[in-house]
Amino acid sequence: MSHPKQPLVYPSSHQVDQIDDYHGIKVKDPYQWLEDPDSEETKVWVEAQNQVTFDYLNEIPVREKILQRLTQLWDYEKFGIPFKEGDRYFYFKNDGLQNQSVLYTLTSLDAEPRVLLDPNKLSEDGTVALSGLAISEDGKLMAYGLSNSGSDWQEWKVRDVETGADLSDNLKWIKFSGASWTQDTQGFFYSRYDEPNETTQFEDTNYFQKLFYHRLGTPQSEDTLIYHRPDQKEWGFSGGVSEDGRYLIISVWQGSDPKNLVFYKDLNDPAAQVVELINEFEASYSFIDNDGSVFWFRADLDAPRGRVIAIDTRNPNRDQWQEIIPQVDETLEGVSLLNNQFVAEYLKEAHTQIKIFDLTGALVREVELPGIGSAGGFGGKRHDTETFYSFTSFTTPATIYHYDMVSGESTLFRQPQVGFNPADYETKQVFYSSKDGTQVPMFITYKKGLQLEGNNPTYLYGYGGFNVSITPSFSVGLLVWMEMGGVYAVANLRGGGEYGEEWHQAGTKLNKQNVFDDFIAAAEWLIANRYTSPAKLAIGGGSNGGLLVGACMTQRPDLFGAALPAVGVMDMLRFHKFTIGWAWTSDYGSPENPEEFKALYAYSPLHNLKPGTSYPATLITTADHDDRVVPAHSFKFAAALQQAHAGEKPVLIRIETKAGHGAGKPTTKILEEIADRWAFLVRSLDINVLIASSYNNRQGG
Ligand code: X98
Repeated sequence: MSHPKQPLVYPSSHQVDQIDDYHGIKVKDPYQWLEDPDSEETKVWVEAQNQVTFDYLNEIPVREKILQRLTQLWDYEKFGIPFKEGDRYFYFKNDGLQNQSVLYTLTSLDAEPRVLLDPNKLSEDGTVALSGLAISEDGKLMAYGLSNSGSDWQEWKVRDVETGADLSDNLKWIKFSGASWTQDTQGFFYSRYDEPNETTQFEDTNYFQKLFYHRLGTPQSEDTLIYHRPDQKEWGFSGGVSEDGRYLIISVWQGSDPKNLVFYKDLNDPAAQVVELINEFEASYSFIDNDGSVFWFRADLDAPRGRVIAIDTRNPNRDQWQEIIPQVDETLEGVSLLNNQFVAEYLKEAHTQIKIFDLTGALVREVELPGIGSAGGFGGKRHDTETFYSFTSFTTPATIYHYDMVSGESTLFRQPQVGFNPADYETKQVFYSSKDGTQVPMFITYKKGLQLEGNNPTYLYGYGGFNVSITPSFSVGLLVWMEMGGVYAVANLRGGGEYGEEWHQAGTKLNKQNVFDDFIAAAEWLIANRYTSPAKLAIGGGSNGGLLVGACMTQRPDLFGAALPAVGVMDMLRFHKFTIGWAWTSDYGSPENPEEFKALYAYSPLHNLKPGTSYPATLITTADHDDRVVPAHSFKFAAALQQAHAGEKPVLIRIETKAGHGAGKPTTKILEEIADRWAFLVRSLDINVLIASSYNNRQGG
């Protein structure tokens, strides 16, 4: 090894005698004091940990070179998918290194774009982000939500699209909500919580969401309460106005469970009550559109991979429902209605397939995509004949296409220019056997000419939960990893949505261990097939994926050289006590249920560290304003890991400031964080630093 070894001295984390009783089992929680982010002792601890971590990272010589190369490659124009309201187009664009993307508007596709909202002007350091947007149907007004320092809390305002001036409206304490305008542009529906305690707003639980209507020009205190359920603290409401303006469709959510209820209200009748169309949490129903009283849904009742059904609200009995597009082998992820046709987005072996059907469900055509990757977009109105979509893959930066619904022709609209040659890389998809024999797909991407001699630095990523599908996408960070000779592998673990609700369920509650088994089997496959070896293998994941990394490194410390758990759920006995954590019992089960407690306790990363074990080099990352997964999870895990760890490898925690779970993070912070991760891996996997130094001699790729 080329670097000098200095023994790391970790800050002390004192232990308290906290013992909790779960169904007769006594569980110690010696670092519970770290759950209070505002206490002086936590603040001192955070500062001391960051000191050790940044001292360590800043001394890695290649870190600066990695940051330079990342910055150089990141600096390209990034376009969002254009959309239309009234007779205007809107799109986001980032020049390259802007902290936040800028919203533009234009009157025709070849007209001069005008800046409508530049979030970079809202703060010096880019920590104010645009986190929600709803434009009125006439294209004249824009309701928009802002978030500070990465928090889920939003403040909504209204801007006049023509003049660019803000109106007087200002709405607070909004979370987990969009906005939906009434057709008269007089106001919009949105959901909010009661005003929280000022100091504990980033930790307190979020219950009793309420659905309101805000009328323009009036104070929030006068907003009309449309729906709430004082008897159902867990219910959340998402209100959307149908395209014909006639109905308010209310989706009722109970936590993160994909199952929902559907209520509606006739907006033409001021005296109309809310009607309960679907009143059992039995399946997932997403409203697509309606033809008068006939409502179309993407639903998974009796079809775990999804199908399209029609319900006539005049005759809503289940035996009268009609199947329009039946379930097939592929998973139906989403449906939109354009040109009077359904645009159906499917996942086939974790990559996108798009099919177009007429209103009777007859196939019109399949949209030919540029390759194996992820496509999304296809937004618009029922009678639009044009739309836009984006396509990305591991080697294709998000490219925007214009799509003609009549001719079926895709035309390139915006092609990003990134300083690398995609032909230098290749991706393959393999299927491997997990512990119980389940076949799990995995994408592997690397520089062509890779030698399979069992010693390539390899970064294995996974998520495995909440019905979330991990599909191919381009990332400059990963490109830099692969430029350094790294292999990038993504496993499509159970718990995700790749193969529909059954695949999701197979990785939840008492079956959650399947997810970890799938990830461990991915690592074993990469080793057995001579891509890498344990000493050269790093695992990473964020949020539920941070839990994945935490669980796998505690179960198989021998299998990995390094672990990067980001913003993870690490304490599976107390996750439900903070912010929206209770909502995840749909995937995790609850520690209050004896059987589920047993399963949780068996894998909870915080509770499965064994003193005297040599753990992989670990860089835990979190942020001070993460109110999705509170940083206490990472704090407690770091304290316990440093205590239990017997090896020489570093086990560090990096706590970002003025940042949250990830959404809206400014580019400068993203680049610094990736540079730290890769530098940490270069050092801990002992990657040949010369590879990274060769950037000096490159001309942009
Ligand atoms: C969430 O917790 C999603 C949070 N969330 C939302 C929105 N609505 C929600 C309703 C109920 C519960 C959670 C909700 O973001 C929402 C609605 C409209 C507009 C915008 C947002 N997720 C899980 C998560 O973050 C997994 C993916 C989404 N986790 C963190 C799970 C464990 C770790």
